[in-house]
Amino acid sequence: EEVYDFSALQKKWLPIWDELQPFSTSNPDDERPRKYVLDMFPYPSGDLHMGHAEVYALGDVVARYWRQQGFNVMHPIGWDSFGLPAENAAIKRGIDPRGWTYDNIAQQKKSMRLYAASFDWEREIHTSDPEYYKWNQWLFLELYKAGLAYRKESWVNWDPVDQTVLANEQVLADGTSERSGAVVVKKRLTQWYFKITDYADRLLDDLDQLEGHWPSKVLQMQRNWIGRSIGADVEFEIEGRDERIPVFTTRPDTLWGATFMVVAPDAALASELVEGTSPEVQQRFADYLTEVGHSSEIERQATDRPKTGVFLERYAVNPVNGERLPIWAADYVLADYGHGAVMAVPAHDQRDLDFARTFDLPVRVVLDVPNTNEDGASNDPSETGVALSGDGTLINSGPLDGLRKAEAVPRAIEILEAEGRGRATKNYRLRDWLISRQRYWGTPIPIIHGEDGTEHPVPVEQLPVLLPDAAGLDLKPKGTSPLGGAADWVNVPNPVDGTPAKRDADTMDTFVDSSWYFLRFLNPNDDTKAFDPEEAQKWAPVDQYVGGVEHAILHLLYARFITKVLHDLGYLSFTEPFKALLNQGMVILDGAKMSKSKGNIVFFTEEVDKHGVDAVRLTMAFAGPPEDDIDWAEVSPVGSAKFLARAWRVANDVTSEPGVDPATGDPALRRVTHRFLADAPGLTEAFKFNVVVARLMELVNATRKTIDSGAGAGDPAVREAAETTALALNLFAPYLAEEMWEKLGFEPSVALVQWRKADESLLVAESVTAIVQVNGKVRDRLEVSPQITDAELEALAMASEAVQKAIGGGEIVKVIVRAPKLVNIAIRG
Ligand code: ANZ
Repeated sequence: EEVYDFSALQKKWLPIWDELQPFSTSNPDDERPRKYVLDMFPYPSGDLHMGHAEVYALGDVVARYWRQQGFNVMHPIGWDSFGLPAENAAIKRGIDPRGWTYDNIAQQKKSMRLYAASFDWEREIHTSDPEYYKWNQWLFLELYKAGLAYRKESWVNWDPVDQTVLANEQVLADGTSERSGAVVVKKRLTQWYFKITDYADRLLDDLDQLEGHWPSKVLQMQRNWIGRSIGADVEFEIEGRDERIPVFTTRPDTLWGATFMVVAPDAALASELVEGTSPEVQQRFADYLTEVGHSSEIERQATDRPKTGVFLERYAVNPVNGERLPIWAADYVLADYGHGAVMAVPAHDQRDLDFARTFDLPVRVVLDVPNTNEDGASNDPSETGVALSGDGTLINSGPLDGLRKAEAVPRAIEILEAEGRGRATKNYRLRDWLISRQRYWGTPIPIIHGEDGTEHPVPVEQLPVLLPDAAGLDLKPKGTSPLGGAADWVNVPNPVDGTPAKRDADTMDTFVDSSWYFLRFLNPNDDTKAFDPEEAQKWAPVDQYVGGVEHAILHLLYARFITKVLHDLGYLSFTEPFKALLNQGMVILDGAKMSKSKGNIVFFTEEVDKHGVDAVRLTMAFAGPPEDDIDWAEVSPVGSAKFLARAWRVANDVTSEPGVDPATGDPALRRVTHRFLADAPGLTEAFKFNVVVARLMELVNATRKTIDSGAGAGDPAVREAAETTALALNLFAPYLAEEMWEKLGFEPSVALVQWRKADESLLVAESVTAIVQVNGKVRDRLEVSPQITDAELEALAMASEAVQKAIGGGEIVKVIVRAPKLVNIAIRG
């Protein structure tokens, strides 16, 4: 008997697939409807790991499934190959980041091919190839022309370990860098930005279209990140200053409760206000500003942090009641949110209350909020220290008195608008996307700076601006880009007048590369354009995107933004890049994340060597719902391999010829087969891969039972079941599926064979027993379908020999039929 030898199968089928190219999408005459299935492309940080094994197993189930359903499936792969890890590894080992990167790509590619995901390898891309990054530069220039790429000086997030700036999205909730883990500090620098804030409303509103197709958790994270607040700008006169100061508030209804004003110490406004005050105030403010520079934005927003601040000895005037409000500088107010200043309403805002209690400032309640303290204790915020943030009725508020909060908010805005002192506005948490990095291994920014400070975009015909060789450059992080050290490269003539000029030495955030890569896959070798709008029209947007939830904000938000920009520039007809998103969980070990430092890593190559590709892939699919984490200590690749061996033996036992009519086969087995054929597609589309595998195991067991029973391996139902098993295994265990298919007498590739339609008549449950009585006496029992109609059952009963005998020559006076259980015949004579 033949044994199941996974490594022999792997050796055998890889070259055959190379020859057949079953996953090619290059035939322009292909008339099948299209699907675009995209797995997030890997970063080449070493060999593949178990996380890759999971995502590419699951993404491939989807791609193979749609092919079986008659679709022409675009399923490309490439490498996200620019970025800091290459550079840091290169510095550590004194090697070239390019060499390190491409060696890793070669290694990963070898593993990926062995892993047999159904990729169209003709479309492979690497973002670090000049053929790719040229188009990042094109994209930059498109945004620049549209006024969506600009340079400005501002406070930025600075990673003191990697010595580079970070986008807001790259700073974790605890204030550390997502890359280096260093505590991120603020630094004032001139940097390049993409104006993603122009798209804030659309990025938020269009999330509604994705409802039900993206995980709701991801939608919520995007909503929170964009953070739209509806409120009002209110303008305050400042004593001794001509211009008014606007503040943003979500609670214009509380305007009569404002008792002081707070400005962010690092906002330009604070320094302006401090000018002309006493030397003591100026000194105190300067000291405070230095202190503030050491804390991160996250720390500053922490609610449990003791409040600090400096009184600026200046006053604002409340526009609605003329009250004098002392102005303070305090770091709980952020410089780049709203207008960097707030009207403080301590009775109804907790941060303001904490501040007022620290510095002994007045607290005035303007909303009568029902007291819910059970013991009847006072709910006065100046006593309890708890701000009244709930709903209530306005008091101490002139024209607003007696209104509810919901009525008072629009009324306050009306009053302000009538006086020319304010207006309704929106604010966003979202900041513009900082895209310049002071590091080597990335896309050079295609701008030339004149000596006079002018900016000149590199003409498109001159792209790509090639990254200079790393040899001879000092790549060590030092706060300015290593490219600045490449004298030959950086010094160029001013394109306008030939005077000395310099290239911009920063490189782009690698999230620029991945913001549009799904389009490059559609015409990866076209050196005349970034992507082909016609191909995009045919294939995009992506029907199913598969990848990790760690990209819930950054990558997905940037890709959505760039898609909208390209739409607005007339290149794309759609505005969302990814119609549906599947986030797989993590592969963990003994309940813990795998990491080098913990030494609890399960290695991809070891698992594949030990159990075979098919068993590892099947294990990933069988482990549970794809969104859940897979604890590798709790799954059984050995069990998967055993199941595969069992399936293989079934195919091996089949003795009937291909094409034999299954109708004469074992009906019980046929019912199991056709139930499976009927249910597997819906289950797959609902991502219940584990249930499909469980059902497949049931089918293989049922097949074995029939083989071992009297019917034997020659029963045509056994062949039908084995063929179905091979078709289903194509989704999970492509090597074995192909081998079974061949063993069953067919040509490869099973991956191109269509899923079969279930025979409806076999989908009924097993039969039920109907009783036939003649004058109350049971005369026969019939095995019938539970779906049988009264008429059919009556006909069957009348056809029964036993019943006919019992009726004899009698006259039938009445027949009562209760399908599917009972027929009662009354006779006379
Ligand atoms: C007065 C007020 C009264 C406020 C009240 C709240 C409650 P979100 O929802 O996050 O948009 N604020 C405005 N600009 C700020 C800044 N640069 N730094 C820190 N806080 C700032 O929050 C908007 C509220 O946060 C605004 O409404 C303002 O305080 C404060 F009972 O104004 B509010």
